[in-house]
Amino acid sequence: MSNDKIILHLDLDAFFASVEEREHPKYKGKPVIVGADPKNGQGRGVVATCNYLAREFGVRSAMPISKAWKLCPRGIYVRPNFELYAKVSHDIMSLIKKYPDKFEQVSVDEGFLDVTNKVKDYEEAEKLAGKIKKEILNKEKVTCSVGIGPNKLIAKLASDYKKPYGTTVIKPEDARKFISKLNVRKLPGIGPKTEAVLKELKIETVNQLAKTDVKTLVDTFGVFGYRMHEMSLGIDESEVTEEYETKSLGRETTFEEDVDNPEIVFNAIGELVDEFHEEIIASDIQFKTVSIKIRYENFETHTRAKTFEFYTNEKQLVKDAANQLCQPFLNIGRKIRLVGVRVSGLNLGEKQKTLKEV
Ligand code: TTP
Ligand code: MG
Repeated sequence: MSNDKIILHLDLDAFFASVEEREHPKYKGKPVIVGADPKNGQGRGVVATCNYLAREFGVRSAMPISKAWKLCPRGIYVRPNFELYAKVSHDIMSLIKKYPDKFEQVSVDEGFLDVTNKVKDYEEAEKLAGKIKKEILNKEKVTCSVGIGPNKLIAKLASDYKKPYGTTVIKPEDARKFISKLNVRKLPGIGPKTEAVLKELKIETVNQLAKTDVKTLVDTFGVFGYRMHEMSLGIDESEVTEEYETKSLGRETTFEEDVDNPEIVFNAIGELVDEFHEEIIASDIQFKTVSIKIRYENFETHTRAKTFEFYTNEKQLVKDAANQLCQPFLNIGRKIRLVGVRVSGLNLGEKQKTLKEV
């Protein structure tokens, strides 16, 4: 691979649950599940995350909380404290930023560090990773895992390889072998739907994907077929970009009972926006896109988005856009289980940017 970058990807372990354990030492050694109220098994929301002990019981992110309760009735169930996680995330990201030439935060608990000019070789990169991991643990009392590789794709897959508190180093000459053993589902952009289509083509491993004719992939998936094939060979030319620290910010809620009254949906949207808007202002974030998510009682889920031609941080604009996007899903005789609102296309720290300038 003609690539001499050295990229680190860092991802906090069981992030929300780790923060809860840190705040409540009595949770140590117990399965901790952060998410909706389980209500003795009758709860209707989902699991945000859980610690590694709870994972031994089969509990996972996004699983219905009622299922988690069945799998792990003796776990400690905690409601999320988003403000606290946002603060811990911000503190950790600020701490990491000083190490690389370029730093890109990609979600609340992960980021890429381009350390090409900071270290001599992969051995030094591994030492640096160890130093950063220890510093985060000492100062913030949470652990993370790090992947090191010649590009962002390999680094990200590597950080996920050994968790928790793992470090995985993939040198350029080993990248192809490393990636070819993985399941296609591990590749960014390949979700359950794409996975199912690939399975019909008898493609389950990255190695099988790499051996597939590009034309077949493009005929099936359009331009993403090319990208899939590139990824299967471990190729990723994308740069670590400092432009966006957070890709999106949002909230969703599951109703106590399925609803068909539009007023209840609009009120819920208003409350969700009020909640995360505080975080938007506190973090000095502006955005361009508002999206909504609607899940019907049979779990059929739809998303819709609207992109403005300007950056904004106006609360009312989000509410109006979200209400408008929801309209087609309301008053059609179907009951709604969940509603979510999200903003993306974020632009940070540019409070002065106004409608006219963009
Ligand atoms: P992840 O990094 O995907 O998960 P994690 O940090 O809990 O566990 P690990 O990385 O060790 O596998 O997500 C970071 C946080 O984002 C997570 O702590 C909670 C939140 N989250 C949700 O709220 N819902 C979800 O479905 C997922 C995947 C994450
Ligand atoms: Mg994580």
